Amino acid sequence: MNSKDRIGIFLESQDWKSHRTSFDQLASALEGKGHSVDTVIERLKKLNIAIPSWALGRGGTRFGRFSMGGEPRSLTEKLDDIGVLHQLTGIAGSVSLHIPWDIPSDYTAIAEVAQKHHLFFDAVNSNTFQDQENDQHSYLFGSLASLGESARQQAVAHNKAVIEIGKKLGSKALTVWLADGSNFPGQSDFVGQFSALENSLEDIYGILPDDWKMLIEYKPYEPNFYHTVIQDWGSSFMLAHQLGDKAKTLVDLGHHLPNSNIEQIVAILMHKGKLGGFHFNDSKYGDDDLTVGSIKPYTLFLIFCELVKGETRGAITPDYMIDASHNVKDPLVDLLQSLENIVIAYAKALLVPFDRLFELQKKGAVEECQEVLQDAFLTDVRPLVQEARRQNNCAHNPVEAYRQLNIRKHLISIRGTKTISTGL
Ligand code: PSV
Ligand code: MN
Repeated sequence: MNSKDRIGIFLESQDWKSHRTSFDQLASALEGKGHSVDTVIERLKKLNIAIPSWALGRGGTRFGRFSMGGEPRSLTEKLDDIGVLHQLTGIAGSVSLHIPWDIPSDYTAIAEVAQKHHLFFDAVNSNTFQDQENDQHSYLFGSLASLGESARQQAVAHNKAVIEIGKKLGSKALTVWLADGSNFPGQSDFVGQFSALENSLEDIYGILPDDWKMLIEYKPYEPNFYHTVIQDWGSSFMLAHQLGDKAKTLVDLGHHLPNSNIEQIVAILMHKGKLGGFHFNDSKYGDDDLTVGSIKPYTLFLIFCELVKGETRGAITPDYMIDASHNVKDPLVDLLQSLENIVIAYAKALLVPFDRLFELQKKGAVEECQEVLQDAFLTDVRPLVQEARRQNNCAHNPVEAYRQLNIRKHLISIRGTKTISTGL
């Protein structure tokens, strides 16, 4: 029997009795405070977080990679793994392909696999941060922002090819993340590289379909340590603003210098209609790519407060993706934990009475303002999240279900312990 059917039988046999009791208790307390529990649950049911195609295996650092048995050996198997996550949680309904790592060899077959798992193809990512086997020109000194015209043209052509691949799969966004920059003062020219990038993006934007978005990701450092061409949200916003409506900024939680006020960045970008994408992870020091919500859950909650407020004010919802690496954990468990922390932060943000908060802000009631936020943050929302999963025919507790079903053992039995490199 395949994993999908095994999981299906398990899900149908779940006993939701004890859940009912805790859900009813929480629901009546929340209704008493004026919340519409049904509305909250409907919004939780609709949440969608893309999974990047490289995230199903163990990542690694420059010091090494420790692979894990049962890792996917092909794009089909990667989709199968995302299918497991989606079947258990109901909120991992899409895949974000990184190209050229994951180019489908047979588009019809891959579309069928995606359909079987109820997955769609999210933003396609154009990787130009490393040289590719058949490339003529090196990206050693940059790609879309290279001062070398031939490398720059090659990167432009690659991005256009990525759009064509995405079109065949039904994707609606191109994510551009650039490693371009320099390692030493004097190595390159800030303006020269930025202008080269402007030309490249204009060229690519020119062929972007009308119903697509171009998501421009920023990062202050790494792999370059002196300067990065798109270093911050301001640079990204400038580029997106110049290009036009289809171009938006992508915020990655790990791409900020310590203590940056990310929730403020989110709020202002949404206000300006320019927040197009969001990459979730967590960090202690830099771009650590740790499990979402494992270090700074309050920040995650505050970010969701701005996302919820932005949505209420009519801003478009950004495309969400998990961008975390799993160096020592079972990648599927790590992703389930990230998904859980995301949906919990979202549920808490949905419980903030923003109208009341605005009234208190206008009165200068500082203490109460903080209490309103903390009251929502301290609410144990797990019964709400579980109720959303019950209504979506998913798992009461996805991590527990994964363990009870022995999914890793099953994957090892069919795929073996030999793994392929994820390219990270
Ligand atoms: C770069 O650090 C990044 O955040 C980009 O989104 C890449 O696509 C991803 O991580 C994987 O390298
Ligand atoms: Mn990212």
